[in-house]
Amino acid sequence: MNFGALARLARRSRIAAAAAAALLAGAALSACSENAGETRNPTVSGNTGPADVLAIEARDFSFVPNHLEARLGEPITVEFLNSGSSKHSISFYNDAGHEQRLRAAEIEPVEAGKSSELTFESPPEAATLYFRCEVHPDRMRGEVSVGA
Ligand SMILES: [Cu+2]
Repeated sequence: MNFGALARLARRSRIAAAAAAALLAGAALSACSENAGETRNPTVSGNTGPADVLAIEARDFSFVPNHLEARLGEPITVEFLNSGSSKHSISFYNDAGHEQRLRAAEIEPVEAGKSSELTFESPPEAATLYFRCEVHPDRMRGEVSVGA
């Protein structure tokens, strides 16, 4: 349910308004308790929660953060921001040698100051994913622990 739907519900009844307020408070709480670089949402369990969102920033010339975690069995969404002055991209691989690229897990080079988003399926079992910038493949690398 999005904010607009909550607002409409809230206008319809006082009970719904209380429920909406509780939901919003919960969302605010979980947002506040999140540490920088941590992507887990401890208030969500099971398969009904939202996708994991990994916020990854590309600088000249590193990823921040470059070690992240994601839950198993959830689609992985990457919010990618290029805060450097060069073009940067991000691609995800199954192997540390960057030879087995994950299907549809790539953002093409992004201009300085621009952002892009990507969602791909998480691996079937606990695994480490490896990512790198294809423009600076030797310098810009990172890892995502899935289901660790
Ligand atoms: Cu780069």
